[in-house]
Amino acid sequence: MKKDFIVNNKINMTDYSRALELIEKSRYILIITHVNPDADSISSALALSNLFFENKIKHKVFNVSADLPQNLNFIERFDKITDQLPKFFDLAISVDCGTKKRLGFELDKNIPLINFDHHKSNNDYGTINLVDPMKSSTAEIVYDFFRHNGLYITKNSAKALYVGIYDDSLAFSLGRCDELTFEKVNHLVEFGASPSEIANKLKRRDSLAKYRIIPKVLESLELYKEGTIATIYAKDEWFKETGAHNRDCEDALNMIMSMHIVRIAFFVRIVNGVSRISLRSKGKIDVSKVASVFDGGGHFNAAGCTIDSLNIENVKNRVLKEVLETTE
Ligand SMILES: [Mn+2]
Repeated sequence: MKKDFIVNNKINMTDYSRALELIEKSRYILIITHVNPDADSISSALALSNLFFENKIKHKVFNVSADLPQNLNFIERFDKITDQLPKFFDLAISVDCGTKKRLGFELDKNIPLINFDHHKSNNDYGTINLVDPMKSSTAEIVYDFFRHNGLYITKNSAKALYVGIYDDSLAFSLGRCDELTFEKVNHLVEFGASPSEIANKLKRRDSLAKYRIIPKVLESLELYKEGTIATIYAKDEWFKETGAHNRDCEDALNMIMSMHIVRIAFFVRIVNGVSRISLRSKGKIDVSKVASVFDGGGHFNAAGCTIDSLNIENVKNRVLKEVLETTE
């Protein structure tokens, strides 16, 4: 039986219109990307930024740090992202921030907030919450916002939204990609996004340092429980030795997860003076629960947290203990 086209099943349709009304009556908008931003957060922000720019709506895209993933520099208005908060703004829009803490600063409670997100850990902290954990990416929800309100998607916004969906779904390989995801992608290509250009820009501009550090990280691999649990780490000095950025070893975790026997894996690295832990799982293992033990969050199969310690061995053992309990 053919079913009707469903734009969304969790988000209330009127919330998309209410969000647009708020945007239209605001004088200055702050779009907030999350701490340690990824492609989904930056792309969702830039899709909105291009829409606002084309419609002469005053705004800024903010990230708490100036350290942005430079492989996204081909998206229009990437160079306009700032780490300086404007003196005045009367509306905030957060994109892909799974908890309010991910905004990276204390937002004035009197400022209305539109919360675009797809993290399981999101507790609807906004004034208007466009949150659906079943979506592959926040970019998909931003797409629905455009379409529901009949807003024209220009080539620049189409490119940005495609990048968000492509990257956050690990090139359409995650379970949350459904027929609606592909319908969106189809429209985005129609509106001018080029899949080959985007894949080339995202995937084929690696640094040499990346290929110097990844073998070291893979060398740290340890397996537990008949190889179903895998751990890796990156020592601080390896970054200095190779000149690699912490983002350069991100792929190591996906590589470990590609092993047939591995069901759950985590990666410990020192970033900005704390241990950052990235967790991944396959199937029915919920790693966001493990992350939440350490005040982190994320998705069912991909989550993260930080632990205030520089002792990698100790951090690894603390996380491993929780992982072993989850998989019992
Ligand atoms: Mn995301």
